[in-house]
Amino acid sequence: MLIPRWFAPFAIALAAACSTGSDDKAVQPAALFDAAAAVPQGQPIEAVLTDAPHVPPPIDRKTPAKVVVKLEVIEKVMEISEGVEYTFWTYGGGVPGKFIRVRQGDTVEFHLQNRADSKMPHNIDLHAVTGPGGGATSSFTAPGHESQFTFKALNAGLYVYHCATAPVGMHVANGMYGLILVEPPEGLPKVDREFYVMQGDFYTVGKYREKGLQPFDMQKAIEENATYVVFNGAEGALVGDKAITAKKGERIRVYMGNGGPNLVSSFHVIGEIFDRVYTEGGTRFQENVQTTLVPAGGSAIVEFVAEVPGTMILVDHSIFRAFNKGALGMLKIEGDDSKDLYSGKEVDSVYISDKALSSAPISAAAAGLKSGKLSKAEQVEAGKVLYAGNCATCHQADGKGLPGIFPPLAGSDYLMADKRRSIEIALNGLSGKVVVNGKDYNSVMPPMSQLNDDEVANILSYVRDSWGNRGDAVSPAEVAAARASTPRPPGAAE
Ligand code: HEC
Ligand SMILES: [Cu+2]
Repeated sequence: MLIPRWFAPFAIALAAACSTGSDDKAVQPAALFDAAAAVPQGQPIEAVLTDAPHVPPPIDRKTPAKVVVKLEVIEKVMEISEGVEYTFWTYGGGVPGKFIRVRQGDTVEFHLQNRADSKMPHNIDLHAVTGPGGGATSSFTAPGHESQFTFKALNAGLYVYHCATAPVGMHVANGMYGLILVEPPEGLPKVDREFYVMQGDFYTVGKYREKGLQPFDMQKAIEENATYVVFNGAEGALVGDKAITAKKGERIRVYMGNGGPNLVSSFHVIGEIFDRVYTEGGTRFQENVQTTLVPAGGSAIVEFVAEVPGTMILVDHSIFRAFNKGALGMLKIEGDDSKDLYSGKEVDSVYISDKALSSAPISAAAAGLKSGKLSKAEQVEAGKVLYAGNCATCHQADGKGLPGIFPPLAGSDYLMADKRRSIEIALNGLSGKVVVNGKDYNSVMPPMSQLNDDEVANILSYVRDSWGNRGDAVSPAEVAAARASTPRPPGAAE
């Protein structure tokens, strides 16, 4: 066949479209479908709504329908981190809000309920709505009331919804956002697993991991100085037992949203490459992407195949957020080794340190602290987990250090000689010559003052009770006293 030179790219594109079949439908222009003219067929359908990380089943309807969505606003206290509580304002009882899934051309009858025990009025702005305020102008709902409006889903895509009641920033900062997927008429390509992940930034009066019920901090929010940046409403929401899971060989799709209110996400999965990213939740996909930007009030759909088993780590690659503000989740892929693809062993602790271990002891110690009955045993157990995450890279898991480089804590005469000094070392670091068990060290330990008083107390209680050391517990009050009476070195966390 003779093909004119100018026609060649089109011929290739056509051939590709034919050979890959239905899998590539989503790249075809949806322009031929007139969503505005779509007329609902059959009886109204009540939408299936799901909590993250679950996604409602794909829509297999071939015709437009009237879809009824009932969403209830619930204000409730939940944990944002181990032992840290926060009053969230939610769409449906969780953060992010319920996942809504409709088909392009559907007529959506939206009911917003606000529970009678709510303290605030709320509304909803769905970015999937074409119309003033995205629904916000029609959905102002006082506590104990319900409002209703109807819209037609004109554009396919993955859209954020959020509260738009003044002060808007505060409502969003308290967790009032979620995702609505408008599927193209032909649906999205089939995959084996779909997940719902949404990032958000939170602002509390207490610092990161400071225990107890933490109020919202308006000033920090205005300054965009987030205390927490998390996936699915809490640090650890996708960690350990709560990790999302898949089997080797499966194709995975993540509907990734960012509620903000302030921060843009650099979404990345450590150990995976996104085969496809529908950037900004739109119709077209980019291929072979390492990290994708998800704007505040925006989304992305990422797809990849789980070729190699192990734990893949979801992060915001603005990396302090992952390790010091909570933006870290896990995808556990089960299956036989794929030595031809990756020879290495899995060492969880390299990236996820204390998060590789169960956080139950930290919860137990937090509960003990709250009730005023914190026991030494609870402190030691929690300290063990925290030690693994904060001290073990240098002093080693067995506390023996590394000869000539990191002094031992196991059987350390220097450590055990002076309790107060050991607290100050943990907070403020140490440099210059020290002699530990008769051996000289002359190096630098960085200050660890980013840890809270109770964390330092738990770590030192563990260290002073392990590997042959015998000492009493260190209380959070003792750490607080040391913190108050010593200056932080330049550059140390407050
Ligand atoms: C980045 C590596 C590093 C980390 C992390 C680290 N240390 Fe150290 N630590 C050192 C070094 C190096 C020294 C010796 C400093 C010197 O030579 O002046 C030291 C000294 C010490 C000492 C006094 C010497 C001894 O062996 O008794 C104590 C106590 C101590 N560290 C406790 C901790 C605790 C508790 C943590 C975790 C909260 C921790 N360190 C985290 C590197 C580290
Ligand atoms: Cu609200």
